[in-house]
Amino acid sequence: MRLWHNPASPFARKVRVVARELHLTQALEEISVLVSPVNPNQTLAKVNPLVKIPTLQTDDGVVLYDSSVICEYLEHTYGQHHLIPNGAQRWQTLRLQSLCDGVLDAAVLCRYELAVRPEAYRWDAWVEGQFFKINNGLTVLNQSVSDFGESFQLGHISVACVLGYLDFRFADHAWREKQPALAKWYETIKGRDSLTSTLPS
Ligand SMILES: N[C@@H](CCC(=O)N[C@@H](CS)C(=O)NCC(=O)O)C(=O)O
Repeated sequence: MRLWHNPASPFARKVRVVARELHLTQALEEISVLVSPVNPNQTLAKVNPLVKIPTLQTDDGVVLYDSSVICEYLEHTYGQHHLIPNGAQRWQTLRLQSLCDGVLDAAVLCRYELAVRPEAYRWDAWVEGQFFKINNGLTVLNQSVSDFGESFQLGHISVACVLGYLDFRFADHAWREKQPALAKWYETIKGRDSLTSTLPS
């Protein structure tokens, strides 16, 4: 399998953590590419019309996107329901992933606004609107920590990727001050090999 990614991408990190939790690193060729909404990567455009990472090509030649579909594919093909449980827990897990993906969408849009858009065109109210979503999402995550339990499945992987990305790109946001339960939980899991080996850079 081939995975187009970038070490800075939180969505690609989610897939890379899943691959490590499923012991798939030998089976996965990770191809680092640069992506930008204003300068579409022409190589990636040949396989993914949205020109986004992560993008996966399976051993059968099928190209999959986005991160949630790729994670589901890896778990379905190589996992044993540990990362996406069956039954009622499944929907909690997938909803947690969706919440985290939404927070990451807002955070990545802020990053583009602040790092890519020329300063003269920046719109503070728009950034504030995205941070409203980020902060709301973090508050719900903080309230949900008591349900996380001991396991480390796709929902928890998604939460770790959110927190890692905020520390990486928005270190001055100081989310820990308002979300102490989330901060405590993060301390207990952030040393896992799958997370330390994929820290954003
Ligand atoms: N919903 C997508 C989001 C992926 C995404 O936004 N990736 C960013 C990098 S973190 C990207 O490829 N941006 C390039 C662009 O927007 O053109 C997923 O879950 O995979």
